[in-house]
Amino acid sequence: MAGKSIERIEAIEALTRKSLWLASWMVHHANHIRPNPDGVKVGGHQASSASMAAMLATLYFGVLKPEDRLAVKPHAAPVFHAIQYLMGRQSRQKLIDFRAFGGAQSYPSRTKDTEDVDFSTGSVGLGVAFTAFASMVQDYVRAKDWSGKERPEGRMIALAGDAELDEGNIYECLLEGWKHGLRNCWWIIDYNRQSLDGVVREGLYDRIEAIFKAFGWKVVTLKYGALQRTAFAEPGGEKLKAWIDACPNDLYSALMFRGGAAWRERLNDEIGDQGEVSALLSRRSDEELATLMANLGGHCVESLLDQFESADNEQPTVFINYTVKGWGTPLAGHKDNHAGQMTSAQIEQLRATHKIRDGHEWELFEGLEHADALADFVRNVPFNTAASRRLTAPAVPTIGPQFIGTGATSTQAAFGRILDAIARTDSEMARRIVSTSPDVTVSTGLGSWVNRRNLFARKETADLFQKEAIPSTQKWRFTPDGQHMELGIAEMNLFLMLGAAGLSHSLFGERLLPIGALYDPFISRGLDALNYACYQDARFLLVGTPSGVSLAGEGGAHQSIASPLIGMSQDGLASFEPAFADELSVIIDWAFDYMQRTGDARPDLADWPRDVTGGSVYLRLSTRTLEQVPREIAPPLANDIIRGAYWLQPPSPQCEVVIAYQGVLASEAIEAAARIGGDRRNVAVLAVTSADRLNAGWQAAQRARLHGDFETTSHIETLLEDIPHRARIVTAIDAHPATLGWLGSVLGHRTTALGVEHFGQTGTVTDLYRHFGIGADAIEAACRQVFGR
Ligand SMILES: Cc1ncc(C[n+]2csc(CCOP(=O)(O)OP(=O)(O)O)c2C)c(N)n1
Ligand SMILES: [Mg+2]
Repeated sequence: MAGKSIERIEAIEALTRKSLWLASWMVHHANHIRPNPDGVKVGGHQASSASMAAMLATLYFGVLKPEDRLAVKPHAAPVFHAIQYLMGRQSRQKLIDFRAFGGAQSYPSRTKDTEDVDFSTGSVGLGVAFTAFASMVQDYVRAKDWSGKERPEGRMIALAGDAELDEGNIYECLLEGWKHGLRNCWWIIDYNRQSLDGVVREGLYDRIEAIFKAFGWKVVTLKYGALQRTAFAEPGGEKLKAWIDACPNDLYSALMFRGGAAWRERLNDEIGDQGEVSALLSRRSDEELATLMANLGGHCVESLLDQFESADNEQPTVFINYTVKGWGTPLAGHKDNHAGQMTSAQIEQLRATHKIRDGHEWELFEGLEHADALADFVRNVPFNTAASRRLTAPAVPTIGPQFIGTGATSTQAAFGRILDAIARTDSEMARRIVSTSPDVTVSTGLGSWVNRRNLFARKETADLFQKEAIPSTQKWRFTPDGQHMELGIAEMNLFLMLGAAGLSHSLFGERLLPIGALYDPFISRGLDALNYACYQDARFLLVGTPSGVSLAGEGGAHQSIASPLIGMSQDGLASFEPAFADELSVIIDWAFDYMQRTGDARPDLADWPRDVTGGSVYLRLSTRTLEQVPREIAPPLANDIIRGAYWLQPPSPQCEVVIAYQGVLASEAIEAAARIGGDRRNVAVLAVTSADRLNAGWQAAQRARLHGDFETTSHIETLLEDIPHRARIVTAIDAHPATLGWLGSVLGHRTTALGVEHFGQTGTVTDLYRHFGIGADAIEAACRQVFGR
C-alpha cells in the first residue's frame, strides 16, 4: 500500500502506538541497556507517557499549527521526544542518550533540548500557569501599533497531569486570567486519577469543574472513547455505562492492571444478568474487553480530534480527558506505576505487541503497516510545515544613562525618576518597555512611569477618580496601548508574567523589555517561578525594593537578608545593589542592552560567559536616602560599576585596611573611613555595586587559569593587587555577610565580614544598625581591631 494515503485517524493511531513504543523503549534503554557507571538511578516515566500518548499525537500530528505554543506535562517528556523524532525534529542519538549528558532531557527544556520546546516544564504547575501569561503577553503585543499583524495568533496550550491541579499556581493565575480577559488558552488535563503516590480522591472532577467555571472557563469533558460509546449503544450498554460511572477510581485502576479476565469476572458479578449485559460481555474476548474498558476518551484519537477541532479560542478552555495511567502497557492502572518501569519480560511483551524486531527498536516505522504513507502523512501535518518555530526580534538600541542630578535620594526614588525620564523620551526603547508589579506599583516607585505610559487593557477604561475630579497622584487609565500590566498580590504570577514577557521576542517575534518590581523579601515567595523564568532564558529587569533592615519602620517582617545571595547564585540573573543614583542610571542603561544580547558564549571560559550571551538583571534597591557623590561618571568608572566595584577612596601603598561595602551602607563606610583616616591611618574604600558579577568574574578567571590561560585576571584581583598582604579587609552589607566575606580569599587578606544574620527586628535605621553591628561605629571598631586597639 506504499504511497497510498491513509486515513487521518488511522495514521494518528499508528503514530500514537509508535510514540508509545519509542517512549517506553527510550526509558528502558536508559535504565537497563545503556551502561551506568555510577549506579545512580536514571529514571523516566513510562506510565505517565503512555497516559498522554494519544493526546500528544493527536495534537502534534493533527491539530496544532506552527504558531501554537505548548507546555508539555514534564513526565511525558519521553513521548514528546519520540514525537519530535518522528517528525524529524529530534535525532536518534538524543533519544539513545535520554537523560544522559547532552541527550534528550528528562523534562522538556527550552534551553537544554535541541528540539523545538516552547515552554520548559519540570516543576509541576508552572508550565501550566505559564501558558496563561504567554497568552496575555500575546494579546499585549498584538494590541500595539508597532507589532506586526501578519503573523497568525497562536493558542497557548498546557498538557497537564491531574495532580498538577494541586499546585497553587494554577489558581493564582486563574484570577489574573479572569481579570485580563484571557483567551487562546487551552489546558488539557490527563485525567488518569493517579498522582505520584497513589490514586486521587473521588469527586475531584466536580471541584475542578466548579472552579474553572467560576473563572469563566469552558469545561469540556471527554470520558468515553468511540469503542465505549458504540458498546453503550448496544443492548445492555446503558448498564455498562452506569457501572463505569459509579466505579471508584482505585477499583478501575486495579482492574485495568489485572486485565480482561478480571474485568469479565467483576462485571459478570456486578451487572451480569444472563441477558443483554452478559451477551454484550461475551461477544468480546478477554483482550477485546480489556481494550474496551481502556478506551477512555483521552486515548481515543477520533474523540480527541473532535474535541480539539470543535474548541473555541475566545474563551479559555479546560479539557478533562479521562485516561488510564500506563495505558497500552503492562503497567496500566497499577497505583505504583509513576516511577515504576516495565521489567525486561514486560518490555519483551510490549515488543511483541508492537512487532519490533531485535536491533530495530529505534526505527521510525518498524512494525507498522504503510510506512511510506505514514512518512508522507508526517511530512505534511500542519505543525511540521514550519522549519523552526523560534522567532527573533532585532535588539532595540538603548538611549544612554538618564542622570537625575546629585540631590540626596534613595535608590528606589532614583529608580522612579530614571523611569520617568525614560517615559518622557520618544524612543523605541521606551515603547518596548512593559512594567508589571504584584500590587506594589506605587510603593516600589513605578507610579510616575505608569502615569505617563498608562495601564494595559484590551478595552479602554477611564480612571473613575479622575472623572469624578477627585485629586490623586495616580492616574489609572487602562488602554490597549498602555504599558503596565497590573497584577494582584501574587509574586509567583509576577515571575511567570516576567518569564512570558521576557520570551516575547522568541515566542511572538516582538521585542519587549519587561520590568517587574516587588518588595525585595518577597522574591523568596516566587523563587521557583524566578528560577523557572531564568531557566527558559527569559529576559527581564527585576527590581527588589525596599530591602534589608534599612527599610526600618516598614517592619521586621519585610526585611530581606538572603536576597543578595539569591542574586549571586541564580543562574541567568546578574544582580546589582548600587548605593548612588548615578550608578543606578548606568546600570539600568546597561541592563536594557544586556537583556537583549544573544551572542554565543566564547569557549575560552575567560569571560563570564553571560556577558556575551546576555541574561536578566536584578536590582536590589532601598528607600533610605543617601547624600550623593558630586561627580561626572566617565567611561572607565561606568565600566567598573558594571564589572561590580570601584575605588571610592583608592588605596595608598601603605594601605592598612580596606572597607568594602555594597548598597546603602555606603554612608556608614564613608563615615568610618573618615574617622579612621583622621587618625592618619591608611584606609581605602571599595564600592561594590555587584558582588555577583565581581564573584563571577573571579570564578571565570580561576577557571581560565585552570585551563592553562595564565594571563587572565579578574576585576577584583586587579583591584586588590596593590593592597599589602598584611592589610585587612572589613566588609559591610545590609544583608547576609557571606555576600562579601569571600573577598578575603581572592588574594589572601584577612577579613572581617559585617552583615545581618537574624530576621524580624523592627526599629529605626540607627537602632537596627547598632543592633546588628553594621553602622559606622561597628565598621570603625572592626577596623581598629585590625590596628591592634
Ligand atoms: C513542584 C514539584 N513538586 C513535585 C514534583 C514531583 N512530581 C513529579 S510528577 C508528580 C505527580 C504527578 O501526578 P500527575 O500530575 O497526575 O501526573 P501523571 O499521573 O500523569 O503522571 C510529582 C509529585 C515535581 N515534579 N514538581
Ligand atoms: Mg495523574
